[in-house]
Amino acid sequence: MNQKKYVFLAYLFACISCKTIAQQPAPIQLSDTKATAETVNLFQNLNKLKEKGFMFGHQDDLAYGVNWKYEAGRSDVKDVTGDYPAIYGWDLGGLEKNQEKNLDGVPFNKMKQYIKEIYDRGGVITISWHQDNPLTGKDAWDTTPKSLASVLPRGNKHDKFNAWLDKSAKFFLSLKGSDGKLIPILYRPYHELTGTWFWWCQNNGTPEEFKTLWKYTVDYLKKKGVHNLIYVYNTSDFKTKEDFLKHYPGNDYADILSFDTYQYEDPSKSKSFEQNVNRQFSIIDEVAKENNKLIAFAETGYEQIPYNKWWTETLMNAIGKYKISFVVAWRNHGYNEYMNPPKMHYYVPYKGHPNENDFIDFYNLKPTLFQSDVTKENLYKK
Ligand code: BMA
Repeated sequence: MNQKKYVFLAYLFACISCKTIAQQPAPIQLSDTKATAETVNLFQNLNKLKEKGFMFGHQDDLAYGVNWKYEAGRSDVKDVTGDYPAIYGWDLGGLEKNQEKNLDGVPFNKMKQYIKEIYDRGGVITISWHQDNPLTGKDAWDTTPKSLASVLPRGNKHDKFNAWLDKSAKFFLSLKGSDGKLIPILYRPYHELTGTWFWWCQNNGTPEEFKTLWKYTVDYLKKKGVHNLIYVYNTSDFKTKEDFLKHYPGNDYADILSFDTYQYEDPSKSKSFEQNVNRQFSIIDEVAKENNKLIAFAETGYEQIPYNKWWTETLMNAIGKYKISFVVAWRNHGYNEYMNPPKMHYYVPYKGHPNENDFIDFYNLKPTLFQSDVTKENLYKK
């Protein structure tokens, strides 16, 4: 081979290997070193999946929609697109009181059944917990001072709180697929912690107290033998990297970094949602890269979606170039008489909604992943 040819071939080889390396996601490791095989597989597969796109999710998707409740197999997302979401959100609020139904009326036995169905078909499950205020017995939105401190070791509600954690451990350990394996859950406790509206929020305790609460919870669940959780650290809107990390419990206690932001202004008049979300992604993406974590948009939506390009334009621009794992739109309650003032409360178009076509276009975009896409990925297998 003459020298010119050799140099050319060496160059070609370098280019190919560079490209291969560039396409390989950085290695990641779950914080729970004893996580079940399916949980580890899911996390590793999510790390690869983000190169293809992001999973679309919906809260309470299988339980009810705008005009229906508890109809087997039904989903507003499926009514409109023909496919289920890839990720499904559920909430444990009410479990602490041994309620049969959660705070939004979803019976826990049905929730378990849905979770099994989802796992069996290769979908992904995320869980939050709007748990009551343990100090006052009022709801999660009661921010009586010192509530957070009351549940920590030596706090006067510590024992009561441990009993609540026991209930969550029991719930997680009761989730099994048809294959008999424990179902991995993306668990998002103490969500929107940088807000001011829940008893665990930043205005109701010091960053150290919050970190203690988080670490205590994780260690406690592990002690109870719970190893099917991927921990999702979740803030509401935040300003800077320092703000985002102020309550961060550390790399050994979190796997996915996320925030919640909703659209309130008319997107035809203001781009502030897009810009704000994109700016926050730039920050958590940097933190995730530095710490080998994944990123996600854990809750969002534009109530009633009164804009015909919200999905394909506003949300897609908001996510921009960032390789996120998932986005979850909030629940489709329908008419909510308990809200003040009462109103239609839903975040995903239902069949016949004036802006359903934009959601179908969003479904058809390459990076948006729904159930049929993730089923093919076998996310729980190595
Ligand atoms: C809020 C509303 C409430 C609901 C709560 C917890 O955003 O949807 O109606 O009770 O979330 O799911």
